[in-house]
Amino acid sequence: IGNIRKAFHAIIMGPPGSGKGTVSGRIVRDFQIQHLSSGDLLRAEISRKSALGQEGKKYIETGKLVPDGLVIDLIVASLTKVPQSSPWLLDGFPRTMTQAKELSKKQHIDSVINLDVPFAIIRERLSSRWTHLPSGRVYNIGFNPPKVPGKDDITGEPLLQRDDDKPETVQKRLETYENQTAPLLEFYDAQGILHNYHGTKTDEIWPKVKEYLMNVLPQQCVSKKKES
Ligand code: G5P
Ligand code: MG
Repeated sequence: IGNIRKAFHAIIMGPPGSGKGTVSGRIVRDFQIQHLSSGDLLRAEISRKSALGQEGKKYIETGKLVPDGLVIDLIVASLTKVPQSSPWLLDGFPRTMTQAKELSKKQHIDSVINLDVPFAIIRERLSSRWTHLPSGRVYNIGFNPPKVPGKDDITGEPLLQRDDDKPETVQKRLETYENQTAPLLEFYDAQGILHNYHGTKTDEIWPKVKEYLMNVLPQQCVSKKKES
């Protein structure tokens, strides 16, 4: 009691469309933790038309990974803006062994939350996803539709379909995941920090993730907001 603890550092992993963004949204609603999504950061660079955005766009549109150097710089720069005492949750990073090893050199990692959702379910979901690009908020016709069709619940701004949610690009992203990202699960399992959540519905996975975080996050990170 009273001594200084290292802030909790977590990673949320899973194939494209497994619900990383959706689960992260619920985590930040219920816990005080900084959420950093590499995909959201890259899409923000694209809409700003920065040099990094222009470069990254070519890879994202074809379902390939953006080169390690670019992504590592982007994430490292964003992490330095997070206060040292604040817990954080990385979403979509790391995605290659190079990224994972680079991250481990600079930061301690306490936990990896892996969303293990079958590919068939994912293909269906991504074709009906709508995104508010500036915030990264995601909707799905059927699962969590916006209150007003085509509009973001918070800002009322228009929702767009992501360029990389076309069926052929989704297939390519799943292959990229299998070849380059799935091997990271073994890397983290060997460190004893991997937590797997298997399921086909976020509403079934979420209560288990929440219960786990209630146990591991310091009490002061639990937001005293409404239940759900
Ligand atoms: P991203 O942005 O990291 P992905 O491909 O890893 O993209 P994505 O597509 O953002 O992951 P997600 O966050 O796992 O998926 O899933 P989500 O958005 O929450 O949910 C998907 C849809 O399903 C939504 O419509 C949601 O409402 C719905 N849904 C959720 N739960 C349920 C449910 O229970 N039922 C139903 N019916 N629907 C549900 O990366 C994009 C690109 O950026 C580059 C790469 O090119 C990548 O392809 N990139 C990197 N490149 C190199 N290194 C990195 N570290 C990179 N990070 C990003
Ligand atoms: Mg996402």
